[in-house]
Amino acid sequence: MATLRLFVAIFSIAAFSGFSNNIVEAAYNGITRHYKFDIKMQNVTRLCHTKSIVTVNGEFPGPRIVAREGDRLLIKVVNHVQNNISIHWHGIRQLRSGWADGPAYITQCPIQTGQSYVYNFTIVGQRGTLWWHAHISWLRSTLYGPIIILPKPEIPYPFPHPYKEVPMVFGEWWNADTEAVINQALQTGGGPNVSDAYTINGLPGPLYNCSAKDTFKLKVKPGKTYLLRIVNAALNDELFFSIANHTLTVVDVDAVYVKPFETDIIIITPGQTSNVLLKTKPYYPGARFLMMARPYVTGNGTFDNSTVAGILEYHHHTTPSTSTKKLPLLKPNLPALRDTSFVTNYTNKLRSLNNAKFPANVPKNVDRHFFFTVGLGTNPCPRNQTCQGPTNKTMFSAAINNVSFVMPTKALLQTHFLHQSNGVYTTNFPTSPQNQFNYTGTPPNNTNVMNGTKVVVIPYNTSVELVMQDTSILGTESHPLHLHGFNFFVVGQGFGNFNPINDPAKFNLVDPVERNTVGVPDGGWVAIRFLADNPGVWFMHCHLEVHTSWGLKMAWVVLDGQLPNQKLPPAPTDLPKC
Ligand SMILES: *[C@@H]1O[C@H](CO)[C@@H](O)[C@H](O)[C@H]1NC(C)=O
Ligand SMILES: *[C@@H]1O[C@H](CO)[C@@H](O)[C@H](O)[C@H]1NC(C)=O
Ligand SMILES: *[C@@H]1O[C@H](CO)[C@@H](O)[C@H](O)[C@H]1NC(C)=O
Ligand SMILES: *[C@@H]1O[C@H](CO)[C@@H](O)[C@H](O)[C@H]1NC(C)=O
Ligand SMILES: *[C@@H]1O[C@H](CO)[C@@H](O)[C@H](O)[C@H]1NC(C)=O
Ligand SMILES: *[C@@H]1O[C@H](CO)[C@@H](O)[C@H](O)[C@H]1NC(C)=O
Ligand SMILES: *[C@@H]1O[C@H](CO)[C@@H](O)[C@H](O)[C@H]1NC(C)=O
Ligand SMILES: *[C@@H]1O[C@H](CO)[C@@H](O)[C@H](O)[C@H]1NC(C)=O
Ligand SMILES: *[C@@H]1O[C@H](CO)[C@@H](O)[C@H](O)[C@H]1NC(C)=O
Ligand SMILES: *[C@@H]1O[C@H](CO)[C@@H](O)[C@H](O)[C@H]1NC(C)=O
Ligand SMILES: *[C@@H]1O[C@H](CO)[C@@H](O)[C@H](O)[C@H]1NC(C)=O
Ligand SMILES: *[C@@H]1O[C@H](CO)[C@@H](O)[C@H](O)[C@H]1NC(C)=O
Ligand SMILES: [Cu+2]
Repeated sequence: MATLRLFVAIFSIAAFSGFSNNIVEAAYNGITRHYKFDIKMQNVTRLCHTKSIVTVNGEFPGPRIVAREGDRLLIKVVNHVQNNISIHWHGIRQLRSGWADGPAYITQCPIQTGQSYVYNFTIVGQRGTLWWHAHISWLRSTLYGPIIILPKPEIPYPFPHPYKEVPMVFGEWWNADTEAVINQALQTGGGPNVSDAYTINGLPGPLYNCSAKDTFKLKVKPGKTYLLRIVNAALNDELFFSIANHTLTVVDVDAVYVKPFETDIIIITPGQTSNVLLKTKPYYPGARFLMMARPYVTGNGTFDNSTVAGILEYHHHTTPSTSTKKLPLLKPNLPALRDTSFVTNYTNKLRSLNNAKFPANVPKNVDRHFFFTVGLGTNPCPRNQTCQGPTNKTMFSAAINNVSFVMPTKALLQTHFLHQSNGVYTTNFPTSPQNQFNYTGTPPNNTNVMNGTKVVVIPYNTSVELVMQDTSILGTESHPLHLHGFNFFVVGQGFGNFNPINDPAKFNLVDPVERNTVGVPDGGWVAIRFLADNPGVWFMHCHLEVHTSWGLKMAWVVLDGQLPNQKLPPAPTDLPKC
């Protein structure tokens, strides 16, 4: 009897999968998947330089997490290193599971040496590629890996089923210890030393000295479709990416399907992910093409202008003949380092799929409007010292609405939940700039910022519109802003100062792209909308790690709703303390 019922269930899934989501979703309640993350040191050699790095299970980059929409993940993180650790599951909605979000001192105290913590959350309504990374200081430079979320069983992709799926995670490598790099910068007030290489799946590739053996190779068969699951895990650099002689079809960003479009080049900011289809050609066996990534640069800071390369190689069954070996490796064309025009055109192409199965639920009415300036500023250099900021009397800082966020020593979520936030944070984060000026015009004489641990408090289910405006205080710059706990819709963007009279009329409320990280354009603004349907404390910050370190971050406190299923449950008993 049981067998028969199982048979019927499978039959109905197969019969109805193409027609009705509901029947299939009812049939799949998800399973629990267990992972163990042992945080330990590992010696790793790149560019002929060996260093001891913090890793998960000794792997660099870290292990893949593979799950289906609807599954529960139980990830036990055990800290065997001297550093404090916390892990963030970047882009996961964490519906009523904010205790598992991960940013240190925001949703949890760090996992200290010898301690462990089980991250416990369910993947709801998301499928695509996300990623996990350390969320404390600069440890994410080596602690990161992809999260692959497959659709529920029998639910097809809204694009041709790929022959193979390949995670491709871009990273950034320093020969030096990255904790020393950021600590030195915070001491001197100057910019941190730039990286020595970019990497694809941890490999810098043949364009660096002493690195040819550490090259990512993608072996493909002709005439097939590959799904590349691309993540930008670099610390401080937006990246252009292209494969010589091949066109890519973008089908998803930040684990949300988009209207597919073709492009030879993609642009991806730190924190963003994108699934792209690569259709291979009927090339001869052994044909090889370079794939390359290098930065999109804005702002006045120093940067790593190097290029990571990997190789796309068509399978050969026998050993390659000497003639094919000698064929030149073709290089892709990448935009100029400061090609903002390309970036604008690309981001304008991103649209939600917005069909019956995957609607774009854009908030049509707005309860609360917010206007945040984002950008760099300065702190005065301590007396009797010489600093290395924009002048020798200043140190670099960064702020939202002129408030540079001061990290608390207790976790905000715990103090909020236990009504013990007095002396930990204040609820007076400014909803608009206190001094208005021409944000992208002549900078003000006084570039100093204020500081504080300030949050915005909003009731459950508030419909929020937030405009983020870049500033020219220390020169305009693109800032990839990441919001925890939500996806948002990017309803508008433009250059210069946001105009609250004329610009909203041009907002796209039909099929705007839905994502968790958006680039505030260099010298421009971006408008986003989201529904605050997830109680908790949610970090929002620039995903350029150096800007976060300088204070370009804040938090939203979303209150519980009235109903039991609108409240944050109590903390797990193993939540780390501080
Ligand atoms: C890394 O290399 C150093 C120096 O050779 C050695 O002392 C240390 O034990 C190694 N660490 C690990 C985790 O292998
Ligand atoms: C994970 O969270 C769920 C929902 O809160 C709970 O029922 C379950 O017991 C938790 N599992 C573990 C291992 O903590
Ligand atoms: C940063 O670069 C400078 C100049 O090359 C060097 O002296 C310094 O040691 C570097 N800092 C770190 C932490 O590697
Ligand atoms: C690759 O593209 C270049 C430039 O468009 C073209 O000249 C060349 O013939 C192409 N090669 C192959 C093998 O497709
Ligand atoms: C990268 O920067 C170095 C040092 O500033 C410079 O010499 C080199 O020409 C630059 N390379 C590119 C491709 O811009
Ligand atoms: C961007 O689009 C505009 C208008 O379609 C076009 O004129 C411009 O050449 C494009 N720029 C790039 C870099 O593709
Ligand atoms: C600064 O230097 C002066 C002269 O060297 C000294 O008198 C003063 O105490 C110093 N101030 C601080 C705050 O260190
Ligand atoms: C600081 O900068 C000023 C102006 O550029 C210069 O005159 C002064 O010598 C510098 N001081 C130090 C200690 O480098
Ligand atoms: C802001 O400054 C820019 C650059 O100087 C100028 O082009 C623009 O007209 C100014 N905007 C306003 C609103 O004053
Ligand atoms: C800024 O400084 C310049 C030069 O010192 C001065 O002319 C100008 O009046 C100042 N502007 C403001 C708003 O204080
Ligand atoms: C915050 O600003 C105050 C007053 O300017 C200053 O004394 C303090 O050092 C600043 N704190 C941080 C963490 O920057
Ligand atoms: C680790 O975190 C605890 C709790 O916040 C703190 O007291 C301690 O100083 C931190 N240790 C290190 C090495 O940062
Ligand atoms: Cu930034």
